[in-house]
Amino acid sequence: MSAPRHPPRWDAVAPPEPLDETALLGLVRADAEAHAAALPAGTRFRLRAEITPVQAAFLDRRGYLVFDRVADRDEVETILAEIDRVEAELLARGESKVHGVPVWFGPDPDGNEYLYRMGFSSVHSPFLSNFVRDGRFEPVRRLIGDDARIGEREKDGVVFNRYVNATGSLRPNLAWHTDALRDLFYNRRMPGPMLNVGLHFDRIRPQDGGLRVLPGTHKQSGWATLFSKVHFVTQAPDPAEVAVETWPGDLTVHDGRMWHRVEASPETGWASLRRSMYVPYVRDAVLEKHAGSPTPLYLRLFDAVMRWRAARARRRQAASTAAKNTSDT
Ligand SMILES: O=C(O)CCC(=O)C(=O)O
Ligand SMILES: [Fe+2]
Repeated sequence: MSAPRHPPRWDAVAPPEPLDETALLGLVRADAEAHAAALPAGTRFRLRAEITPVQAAFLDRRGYLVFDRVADRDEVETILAEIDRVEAELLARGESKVHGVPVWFGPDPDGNEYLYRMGFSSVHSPFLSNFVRDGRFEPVRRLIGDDARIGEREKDGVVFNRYVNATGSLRPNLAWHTDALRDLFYNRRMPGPMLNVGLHFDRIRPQDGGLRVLPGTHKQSGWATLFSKVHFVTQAPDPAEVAVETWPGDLTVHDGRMWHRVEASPETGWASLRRSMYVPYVRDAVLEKHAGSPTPLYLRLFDAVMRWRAARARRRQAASTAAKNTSDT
């Protein structure tokens, strides 16, 4: 096993035990709904061979689920090390796209080029490709649909995200959005139910920033999905938002029609690092991408913004280094 450059903080306190569902497995729908309604927002579940009635009811009502440490410590560290390796290879080859999806690079807290978002991550990593197709995720796939498949080469593939808060950071946070907008671009129609499956690599307490969701908004009207906040612009916390607390290896499922965002860490530098990875489960007609695929329209818009931000970030980083050097001499 190779070690990642920035391992998660393993010394943090262990998570609370996930909900014990032994006595709840036989609940009929109405009872499961009543039980789920009474559970706290921060309930952690255990991923079993089947999604349980209470898990299904919780997801239906609130729009998200958190599964306790579905990836173990070795897997978490190996995936992080694989991303470090792929990042180094892309930088060495001067590649800024994978299968048409731009890889967003910007300065890291030390001023080096750093990968902030990459699509199709598993295409360059056999370990990651095997991992996302592991049998333990089968209940999650069936939750999405018996006909669902893992789209390693479809849409944006397996997306890896890094967020860091530092002078010149490309991305300390992510503003409010629904993932429905992306599907609107891909499918040219309003998306129906869609679930996004995320793996989390860092210990993130509510006070560390991290994922914020607006429970219940997956059931809003199509109009509200598109317009109740300004996609990727509105940043302000919402009084009804829930902070999704994670331990390394946790798996989350959220309904893509729900409003969500990533809050920046109040820390700066490497202490603020947060990493997540989203696995695409696809039910639409197969539409595989390959080296040389064109960049989708929605990403061309984003990419222009991100390139502008990266240039600004590099200028800020250079100015801060120059100021530091002057004060050191
Ligand atoms: O980093 C996360 O957990 C959320 C990322 C996200 O919402 C997205 O990329 O659409
Ligand atoms: Fe999202």
